[in-house]
Amino acid sequence: VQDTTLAGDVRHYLSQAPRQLPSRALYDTLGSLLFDAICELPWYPLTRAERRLLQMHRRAIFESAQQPRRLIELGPGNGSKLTQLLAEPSVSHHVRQVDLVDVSASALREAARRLQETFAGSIVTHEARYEDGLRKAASTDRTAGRKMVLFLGSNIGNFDLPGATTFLRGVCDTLGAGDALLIGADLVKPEHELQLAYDDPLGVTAAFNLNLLLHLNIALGATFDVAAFSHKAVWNATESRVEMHLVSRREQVVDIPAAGLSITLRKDETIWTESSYKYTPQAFEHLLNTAGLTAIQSWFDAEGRFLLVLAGAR
Ligand code: AVJ
Repeated sequence: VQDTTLAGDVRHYLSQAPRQLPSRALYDTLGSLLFDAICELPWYPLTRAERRLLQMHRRAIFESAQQPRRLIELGPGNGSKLTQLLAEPSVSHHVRQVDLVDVSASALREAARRLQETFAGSIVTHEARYEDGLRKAASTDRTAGRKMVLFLGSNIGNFDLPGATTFLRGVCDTLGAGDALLIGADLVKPEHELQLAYDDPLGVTAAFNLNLLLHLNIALGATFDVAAFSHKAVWNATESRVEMHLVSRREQVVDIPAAGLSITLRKDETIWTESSYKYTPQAFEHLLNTAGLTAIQSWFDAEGRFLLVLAGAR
């Protein structure tokens, strides 16, 4: 059994060749704020594209989902997407309970705070990984009626294909007859656009990536010299993913006491911190089908940059 604490995770991923770190560790308090800042960058169109789609189609989405009583969002971040959905009266009128599942306590606080301003139903937060939180949220279902699980922002892009399939199978298992999954996926686009989206001229994405090391220094007593690393983003066309790496600018030794680890990094050695898989509509539909899901309806933005799919269990 794998140790699922941050220390266990770090130990496991850093010992791989090439070295890696878990992308969920990007989201401590500062990391969550930096991600919010990324969403406002002109070079990161993903969030705006999805926001527009939700704005335009929220009524249709809700109707296609047959007016669920219950919404469970995995990785709500600051809660702006759910708030936007619930700002539609025909939606908020039906929904009785909202469950938020996130690894970031600060993101959960902010999402709950935001939702409270407009939503009168009950709000339950789960500081947990997607799988654990969803299991808990789905098992404490006391309200009658349908549920809709939301997995937005192309969060699915962090999983490789086998991982995404397994994960979505798990989600599918929690869907009863009439329940639905609303999922957002970022689509393949020209390389220079992807490059700018993950290595922006303001350096916000670089800060977001480097902050992972700061997080480990604070949480695990690690001795990363943050200034001795640089941010690198590359489009891997073969795998259809953008990869973020941290490059060691010199040879250095790093201790991570809480993980019982001491490593030597060579000059130019990289630590792979995140993958953001980009889909074609066909590939995404195929993924859903492999996971036992079937698309009920799909929405594309005008520029063909982003895809929202409402799916049910087959
Ligand atoms: C929140 C995982 C969808 O992969 O685009 C943004 C995170 N990483 N910039 C993404 C992220 C670098 C984001 N997701």
